[in-house]
Amino acid sequence: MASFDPDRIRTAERVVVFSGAGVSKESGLDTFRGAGGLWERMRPEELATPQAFRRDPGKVWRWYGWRWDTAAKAEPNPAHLALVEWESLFPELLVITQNVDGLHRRAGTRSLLEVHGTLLRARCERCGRTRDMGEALAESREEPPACSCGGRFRPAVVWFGENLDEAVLSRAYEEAASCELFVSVGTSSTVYPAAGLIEVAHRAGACFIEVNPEPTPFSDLADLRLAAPAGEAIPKLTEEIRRWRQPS
Ligand code: BV8
Ligand code: ZN
Repeated sequence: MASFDPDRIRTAERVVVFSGAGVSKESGLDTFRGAGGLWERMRPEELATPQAFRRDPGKVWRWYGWRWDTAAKAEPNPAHLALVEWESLFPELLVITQNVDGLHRRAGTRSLLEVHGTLLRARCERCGRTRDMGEALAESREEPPACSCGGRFRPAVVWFGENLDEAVLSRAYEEAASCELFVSVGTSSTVYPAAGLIEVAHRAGACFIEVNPEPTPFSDLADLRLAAPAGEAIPKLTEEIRRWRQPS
């Protein structure tokens, strides 16, 4: 781990925050891996793949209905809320999230890329028309509702084995390759191509901060590691940033 120099935060103009399920843990939403994670109780290939939806659309639709319920009941936590302030602390701030729960947006983050889609929208698998997921669930909880084109609606998320939106992915890579500060929060950094953003930022010389109670495959690359829950570490880091960036 390189030695951390606060000057790199003081002078940073372009900043990327890369978040995962861990940032929503303190909002009561399960992570995927690790103890108590979703994948401990369910198998991703049975629920979060196009094959699973073809095989048993009702099962997949009901599961995403349950996840929509838990996300709708959840509230943004101090980590989500503190990150909103980063938009005024740094000239250029972009939050790139793997989360589909919509909590960054609900907290007020405007500069946001949801690289794995969102639970808050449903999309017709045939014509691509999208609609509000809550509305679609109100129409049908058991099976995915039909579209006027004859297709079925599915959650507007990216499933395993599906390509990410090309424009979203290339924007994410561009920003990671040109930022001066890259902060990863609450991600096991194991799902690709999203996890590749960390290497791109590091290779481009960005100061890399990792916030995660557990180590990840990229912990050794971090200039600073905060091994604490995001809901504690991000507000504290925000105070430090405010102090470091105060005009002297
Ligand atoms: C694709 C939406 C082209 C759906 C998701 C290269 C190498 C190996 C495999 C692959 C590769 N390239 C492609 C693959 C396959 C696959 C992949 O990466 N597999 C992994 C599992 C090895 N990738 C894909 O399929 C991607 N598509 O590549 O298309 C293609 C096409 C055909 C064939 C091949 C390739 C699509 C990936 C997107 C899938 N969709 N989500 C839904 O949500 O239902 S991924 C989903 O899981 C999330 O979005 C997120 O990305 C991921 C979970 O990761 P995390 O968010 O990091 O959560 P996790 O639980 O793992 O970790 C939580 C962390 O938080 C932990 O570290 C924990 O310590 C920490 N934590 C806990 N509490 C706190 C905390 N941190 C802070 N505070 C706390 N309080
Ligand atoms: Zn349609």
